[in-house]
Amino acid sequence: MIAGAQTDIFACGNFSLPLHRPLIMGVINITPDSFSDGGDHFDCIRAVARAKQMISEGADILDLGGESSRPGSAPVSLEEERRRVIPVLESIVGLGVPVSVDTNKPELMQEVLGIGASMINDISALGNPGAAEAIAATQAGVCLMHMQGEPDSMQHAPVYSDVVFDVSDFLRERARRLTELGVHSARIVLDPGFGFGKTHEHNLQLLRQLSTITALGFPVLTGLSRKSLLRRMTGQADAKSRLGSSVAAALVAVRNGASIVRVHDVAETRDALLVWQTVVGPTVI
Ligand code: HH2
Repeated sequence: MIAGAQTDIFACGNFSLPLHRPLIMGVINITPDSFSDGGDHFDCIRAVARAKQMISEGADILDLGGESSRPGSAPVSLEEERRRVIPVLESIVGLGVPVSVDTNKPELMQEVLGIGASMINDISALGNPGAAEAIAATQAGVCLMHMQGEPDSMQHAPVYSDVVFDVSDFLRERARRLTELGVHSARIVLDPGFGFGKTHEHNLQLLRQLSTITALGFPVLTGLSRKSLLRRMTGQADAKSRLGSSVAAALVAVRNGASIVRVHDVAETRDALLVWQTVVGPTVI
């Protein structure tokens, strides 16, 4: 079991994923405008092919997104998000790997869970009316992520009194609300939301002090892959040139207690984690 998480499995839908090693969540954005893979998998055939490739590379969970949440992005309508996500979901839901849908729309949550999605990944931590109830009515897993503000303006001037305390307080409260609705704690993962209403210094503080989030007793998911905080550290302006730094960031996150890493590059992350586990072991000391 990863240190911090007080559960040794992550339960999502019909799946029960052991947490004795870090899990890899492969990201597939079915969007024209995502910050690092926008347009790469915008048609269903390419998205499905990418999903199959990620499974063969060792993805433990697939995360389908139909709306970019990069800084400055504009919201997408429910109809458009459905049109993007559902055909891909229907094609991959039987492939033996849990499928997560990255959405904050309760109507879409209900629909995808009915089709067989195993997990909802919500960057607004089930903040929209009806979202928490949509999860509670199922056996789905859920990722509650912290975000300050909204994607169109969140990076303008984020302010915290103490970013680590504020984020962990928020996540604790959202998780408490969900467990009060009857959702078992083994179905909940928490995510500090790197890059979502955070300065570079805020991101660094959260990564360095991830143990404060893991201490809440839920598995922690981190999404650092290809993000612009890596540009700040390496100077790599092109998001797809951030492979090395993304893999390094995933290792740092795991070292600091992350149970699930959300990544665009599954094969490389898997190899790095295997080396890590072979030499260092699966748990964080
Ligand atoms: N980051 C993004 C989207 N969803 N979900 C969680 N739980 N954590 C994250 O860090 C996270 C997320 C942004 O990355 P990406 O999906 O690649 O880009 P875009 O939002 O532009 O589609």
